[in-house]
Amino acid sequence: MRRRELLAAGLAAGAGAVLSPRRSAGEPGLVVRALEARPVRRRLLGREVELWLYDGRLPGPPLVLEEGETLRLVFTNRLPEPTNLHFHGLRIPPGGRADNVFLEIPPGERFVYEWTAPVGEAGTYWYHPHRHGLIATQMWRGLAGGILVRGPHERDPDSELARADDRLVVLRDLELAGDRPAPHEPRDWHTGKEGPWLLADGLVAPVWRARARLVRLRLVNAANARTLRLARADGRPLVIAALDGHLLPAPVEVDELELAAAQRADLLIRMPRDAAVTLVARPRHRGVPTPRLRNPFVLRLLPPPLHVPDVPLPRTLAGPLSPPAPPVRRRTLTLAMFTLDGRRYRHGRVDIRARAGTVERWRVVNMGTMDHSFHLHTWFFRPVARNGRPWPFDCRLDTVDLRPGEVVELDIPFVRETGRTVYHCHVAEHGDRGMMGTIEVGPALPWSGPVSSDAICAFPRRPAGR
Ligand SMILES: [Cu+2]
Repeated sequence: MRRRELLAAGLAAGAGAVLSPRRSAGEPGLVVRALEARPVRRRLLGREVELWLYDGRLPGPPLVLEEGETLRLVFTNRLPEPTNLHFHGLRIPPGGRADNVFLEIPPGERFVYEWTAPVGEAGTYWYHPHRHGLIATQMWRGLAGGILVRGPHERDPDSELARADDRLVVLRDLELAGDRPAPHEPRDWHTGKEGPWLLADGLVAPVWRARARLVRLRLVNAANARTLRLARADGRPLVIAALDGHLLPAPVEVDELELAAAQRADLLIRMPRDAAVTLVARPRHRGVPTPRLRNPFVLRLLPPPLHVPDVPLPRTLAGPLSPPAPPVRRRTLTLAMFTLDGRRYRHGRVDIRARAGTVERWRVVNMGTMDHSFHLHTWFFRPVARNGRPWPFDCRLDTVDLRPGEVVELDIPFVRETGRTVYHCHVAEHGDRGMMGTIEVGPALPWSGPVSSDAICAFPRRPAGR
């Protein structure tokens, strides 16, 4: 509970008060922060366990930034094996000291990450290790945390979102064996590792008091493999404000929400005056046997005190999105057990070459017998269709989930960033076993015309009509 209050206080007062980054006086807009990955013994699920954690916290401390701020993250690896960091979903450089997943930080060493939160892309993101071959076991032992980038919607006093109780909640499942997370069995590499307990910010079925009549729940599914099928216990619809960090044009109502591993959703919950709102997770089969959750519920929100004023649901959020330019190139990518396009990941081999300033349409096909997901680093995509049917609403995603036999079509504007990074299945075990490829995006060609982001894909920054 204390962590939640700290986070809320941090959001209200500006992150600095609580997250204690040192804002350098000489460099406005620079946030300096230390982060350490290390083994930690602590109580969890009623016993003393050894976890691997960032700064000793489960989940890791939230990294909170304003759009345009630069984070200098002094990262120390106190684990007994190499690791690194991936900043999932952020359109920041894929190399150098930014979102460089090819780095390897040996035990005992320090690395200084530095990147700038892109202007116009405020939202809910997360960080986790991405050293190929060790991602699944390091995440399973506890390494993951949320990233919250604040933008004009959170600052504008007229915006409903600015008046909401803004909560970043990292979800993951877990199974313990003795005094540690249950070790991977051979079959876990096939199915993806799941456990019977669902933790919300490290707690089983927490109960929190809402601080406003409108609650924005920024949910991050940081599970290795589990797909969460979320709904309200009272049968009322869920209102989605954002997916994978990006605000939707307007809120969308759904009866239930499937959140695959690595996906995020911002929910808006208008609290009743006198009743709690309970979020539950229903069983969801991924084509393999999956342990049932023992949680009575995911989390529960109690109504705020009666004097707290009402806040309506916003009618619009991002406003209409401009359609991306027509794709200049089409590709088909197949997912099957431990392969992407029929081959396993090999370090240093470039599998796809693309050009900055172009839009590509990727057709991703799940040829396997269980669910797989598709995640592209650095560049997010606009989903076009699933199994030939148009996507029901406009959005920007970085991870899609595919059931066996499913086909999704995605338009990817290769905007702004160039360089080399990866795309992969986000069942962490599958990525580690080779369901990953390398993409290199080269600089725009001189004759390709204007290559500003607006020319190929406009991202409105203000809600329509404000
Ligand atoms: Cu997979």
